[in-house]
Amino acid sequence: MRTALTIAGADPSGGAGIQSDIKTFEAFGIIGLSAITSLTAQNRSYVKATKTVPSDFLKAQVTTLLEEFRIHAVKIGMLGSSANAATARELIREYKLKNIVLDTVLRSTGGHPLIDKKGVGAIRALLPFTTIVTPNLPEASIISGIEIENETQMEAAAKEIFSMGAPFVLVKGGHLAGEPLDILFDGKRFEYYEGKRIRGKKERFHGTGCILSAAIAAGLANRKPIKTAILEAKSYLNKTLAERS
Ligand code: PXL
Repeated sequence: MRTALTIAGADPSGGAGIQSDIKTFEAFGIIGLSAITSLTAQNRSYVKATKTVPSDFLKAQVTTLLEEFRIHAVKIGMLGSSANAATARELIREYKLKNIVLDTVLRSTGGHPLIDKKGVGAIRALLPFTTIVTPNLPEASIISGIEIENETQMEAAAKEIFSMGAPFVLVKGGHLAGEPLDILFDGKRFEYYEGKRIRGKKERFHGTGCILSAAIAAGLANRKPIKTAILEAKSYLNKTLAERS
C-alpha cells in the first residue's frame, strides 16, 4: 500500500486543493491522505474568502495520520499562513518525511492571497526541506526576486531558487505568450518540457498547478525517478484538461 499526503487548502468546487489532490493520487493508484491548511469559499472563477486552520491543528492532523500510516510522498499546496508553512517544515524535519513536492502557492489566479504577508519568506525557508518545487511564473518571480519575461530569465529564476535550497526546480512557463515551456533545473543542467497550448475559458484551467504537483508526488510515492514522475504528471494533466470543457 503506497500513500501520499496532501497538505493544502480545501476547494469546494473540487478542481483544486485537497479534493483535486485526492482524485489525482487515486488515479495513480496511491492512497490519498490529507491535512487541511485552510477552508476556502470559491467556485472555479474566483475565491471569495478563506479561513485558515491554526497551525497546531494542522500539526494534529498530520501526527494523527502518522500514528497509523507510512507516508511515501507529500504534496504541499496552499498553506494559508506562514505559521502553517513553519509547521510543515517542522513536520518534515521531525518525522523525516521524504519525497516532498512543494507547489509554491501565493495567490489565486484572480489575485486572492492564499498565504499571509510573511508567506514568501516562510516559503523560502521551506525550500531546503523539499525534493522539488513547482512555481508558476509569477511565483518564481516573487520567490527569486527576478523579473521574468523570457526563457533566459526563467532559467535565472530557477537557478536562484535552487540556490535557496530546493534540489529540483520546475518553473512552469504557461504564463508566457506562445507555446508553453516548463524548465527544470537540477543544479547542473536545464531540462525543457515543451507543451501545446490548450485553449478555453479560464475556469477550465482552475487547479492545474495542484494537479501537476499532486501527480508528481504520486509518481514519487510509486518509486518513479523524478524526471519520469514529471513526464507522467504532465501527460496526466494534459489528459485531464482534454476531458474538461
Ligand atoms: O491553484 C492554487 C490553489 C491552491 N489551493 C487551493 C486553491 C487554489 C486556487 O484557487 O483554492 C485550495
